[in-house]
Amino acid sequence: MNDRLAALSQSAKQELESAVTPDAVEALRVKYLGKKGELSAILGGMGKLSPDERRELGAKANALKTDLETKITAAITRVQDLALDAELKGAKLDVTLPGRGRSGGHRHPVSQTLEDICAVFARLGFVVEQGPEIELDWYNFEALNVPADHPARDMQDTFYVDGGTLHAGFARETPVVLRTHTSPVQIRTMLGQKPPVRAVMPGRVYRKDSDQTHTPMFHQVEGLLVDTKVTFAELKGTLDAFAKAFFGAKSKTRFRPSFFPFTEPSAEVDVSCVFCSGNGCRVCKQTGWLEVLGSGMVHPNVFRHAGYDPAQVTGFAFGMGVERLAMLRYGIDDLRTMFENDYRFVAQF
Ligand code: 2NL
Repeated sequence: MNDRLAALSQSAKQELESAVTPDAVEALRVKYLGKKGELSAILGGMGKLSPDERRELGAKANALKTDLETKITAAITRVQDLALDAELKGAKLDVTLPGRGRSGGHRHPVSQTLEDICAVFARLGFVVEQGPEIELDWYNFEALNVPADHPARDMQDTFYVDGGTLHAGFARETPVVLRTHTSPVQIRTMLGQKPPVRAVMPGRVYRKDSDQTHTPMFHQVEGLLVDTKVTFAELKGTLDAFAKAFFGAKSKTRFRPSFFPFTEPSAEVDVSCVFCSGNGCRVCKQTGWLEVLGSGMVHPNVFRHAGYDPAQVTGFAFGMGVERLAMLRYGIDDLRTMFENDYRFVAQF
């Protein structure tokens, strides 16, 4: 029995040393220490021995078992290291290759356009003012000289949040609406500070229409300049400078008479077509011109509502739709793509 244990120890040691794969080590573990392994076979034959011999041999067998377990663990580590060495030697790994690029996020063309519009006016000395999207009817319509029976005030055109409630500072009840333009911010700005004012008001506005060319929410940038003796010439100069900065230095502008309740006189501003340079194309419908903004001299009634004396100050105001300008600038022909938020679309601009 002793000899068999010694022989087993000897051969297990040799075989473990020459094993080079994890599978070979596992096979040896089964061969020597497994339930039907060689050590079990030896221990199975101990029944014929005397109690003393059994005790002695049992102790030796246990010591051998512990010894083999240690050697097997060591062998596993050794063959794993061998495998790793082989892998490192074999694999053609070029650690100098540049990493796989990850594309970053992207600003939406509407956000880019809105920021760029504001940046042009910032260079002309305009500050940015913001205000609430949920607005009192008074700021959105009344203060802007929009008559009570004006179609824009119709339930069909404006989102009414509530039909009319008393609000602090108001003698009569005034309805709550989603603002239909950012003009109420201009009223709030004038009520909050003395002239002069030179500010742009960017933001979301809401109107109850939805078709190929209209969405119920869109973005606007409006502007307001108030001081003593501001003239229509300054309106023209400012908006022409904006058009040249935004659409390109070669752009021309033209001013057509128009009507808004909050300005008098009012003018629609066209810019020479950015696609055909004014020669006539599909986009400008062969006119050579694109309509880009509305403008005018602030109506005296608006000044009165905003706490300014129309005998002391004059001013001009303007408004433009950001989605429309983004589409003109990037040559996008379908408004709906602006609102789908498909990253493949957004990442093109
Ligand atoms: C357009 C036209 C415009 C204004 C907005 C304005 C605001 C005050 C007083 C006077 Cl507080 N006017 N805003 C004036 C003319 C045109 O927008 O087509 N927007 C997309």
